[in-house]
Amino acid sequence: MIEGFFVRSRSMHMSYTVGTYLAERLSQIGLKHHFAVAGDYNLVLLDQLLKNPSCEQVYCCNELNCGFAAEGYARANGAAAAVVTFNVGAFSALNAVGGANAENLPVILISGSPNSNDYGSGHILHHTIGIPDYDYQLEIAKKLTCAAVSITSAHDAPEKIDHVIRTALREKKPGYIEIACNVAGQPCAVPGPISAVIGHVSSDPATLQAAIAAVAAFVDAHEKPAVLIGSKTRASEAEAASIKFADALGCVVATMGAAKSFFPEDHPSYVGTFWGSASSPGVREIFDWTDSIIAIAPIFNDYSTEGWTAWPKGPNVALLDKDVVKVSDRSFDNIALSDVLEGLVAYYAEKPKKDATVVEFGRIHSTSDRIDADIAYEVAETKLTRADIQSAVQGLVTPETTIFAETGDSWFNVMRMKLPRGARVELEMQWGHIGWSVPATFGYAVGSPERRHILMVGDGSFQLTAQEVAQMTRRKLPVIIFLINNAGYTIEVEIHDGPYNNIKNWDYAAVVEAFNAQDGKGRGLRVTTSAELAEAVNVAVANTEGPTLIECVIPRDDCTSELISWGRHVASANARPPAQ
Ligand code: DPX
Ligand code: MG
Repeated sequence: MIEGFFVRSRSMHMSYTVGTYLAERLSQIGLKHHFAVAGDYNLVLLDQLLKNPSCEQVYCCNELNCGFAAEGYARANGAAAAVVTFNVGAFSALNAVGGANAENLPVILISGSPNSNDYGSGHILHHTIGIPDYDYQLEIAKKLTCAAVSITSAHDAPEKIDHVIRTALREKKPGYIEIACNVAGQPCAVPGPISAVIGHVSSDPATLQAAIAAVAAFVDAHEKPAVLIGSKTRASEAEAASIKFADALGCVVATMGAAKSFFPEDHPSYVGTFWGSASSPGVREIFDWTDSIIAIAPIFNDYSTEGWTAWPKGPNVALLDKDVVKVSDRSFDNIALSDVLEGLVAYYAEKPKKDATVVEFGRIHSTSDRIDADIAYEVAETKLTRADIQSAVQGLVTPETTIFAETGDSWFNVMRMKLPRGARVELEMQWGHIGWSVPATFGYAVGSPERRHILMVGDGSFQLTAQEVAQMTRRKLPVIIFLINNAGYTIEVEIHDGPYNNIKNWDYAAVVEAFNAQDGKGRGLRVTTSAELAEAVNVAVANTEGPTLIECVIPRDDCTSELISWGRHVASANARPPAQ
């Protein structure tokens, strides 16, 4: 009797474990899935996570892919989680965590860790480097995340878990939680309201007003402003406010390469991509002509500035970043970008439009540009070209489409796409890890099954992470993969060629068939003419029960002109001699 009573009262008051607490928080922040690879340090934790049916466990072939799958899921869903085992698993996943940091995505890496009794015991454990010191993984994670904790006791697990998730969501950066394998199933406190974790921090009112006044004064002092949208606009939750700002101001708007699709391309002010010589037609010229640039959440690095040759900076550039504004030698922080933009919208509501750049763009921009020429896609028994692939992808783009473009000439191909409102492009331009796109597309597709998913990936990149196509097959995800087989690392060929840019050819279509084994419905097709490509696209669209990979065979040097000119500039920047 007494024992029965004790058990009942215990379950009433202590119905959470560390693992189910974590699962509850993950599902409360909107995760319907988490990604995992099993290992003995995380098995109890995985059991605990499985108890929450509203956050499904999705498996990956390896931990690098698991991290990238979560990174892709965060792109679709705002946040993500990956669960791995100690050292051997986590070290692979940390590469993707570096990527999530570079790409401003709140991915929570959760690692199983040693039994709490083994910390400080002198015991040597498997999967470790063979020293009885278990904090080195945490120390590495601290460098790569905005918050990292080690949980070796259920007592302080709730506040540690909440701290990491809250900080990651606010900063839009990855977080790290390791949980001792014997603690994951221990009883712990009941979660409090989720508002403590997801609540927004308000802009400082005085700083906000001062920043809005400073940007308004900057714009008022110029005649020909232009707006440049950067890749942190999404992480800044400022996409909607930037459209309102563009409406109010009336000047041209361009997106940086990494921000493709972060501003609607059917907007009357939109002119295309600004990326030095790789810009859309007329865009570099209008940015040369403008007297001021309002740069919204940009990342200016060697690639995005084309080897530092197209870098908007100086007194004629106002920088409106995620929570900082820098204009006319003044700096304002602790303010949300969307609040700044909304304040400027109110300021410009009754003022005449600053549309000089729109008028001038209409004069200098020729409509008979090469993008339109490329879109004329002829189905014929001619050798397949890069332009054919670009046209085939363009033909598939709907408002519900997301195109993933891997590092390589896929970047420049996708820049040429004309996107209807709603279509999205996903790129990993800051981290630039080849192979990212296969698992990231998988994760994104898990998070957004209602969309059409297209992946453009080069042969070299595909070889890093090809296994994750098997998970698309396992989950019957109808991802359409255009694998561009140009016999090597063409982007590197254009930057600096050598024998290291040649790769072993694969029968890529056969690889996908091999992943099917007895039950998969993936399709692999190899095409060498535009007619075969057209036929393969029809097969891909009809295959709704698994991925379809179309291996597109083209000559090694058949690349975009943008890649050639961009590659030359980047090569020059790399080749600068050491300063004397
Ligand atoms: C490397 C790159 O075949 O694309 O269009 O042929 O260039 P293209 P591929 O996928 O080749 C990619 C290749 C080797 N970059 O050209 S971009 C260096 C590199 C990297 N990431 C990692 N290792 C090496 N970006 C993980
Ligand atoms: Mg290639």
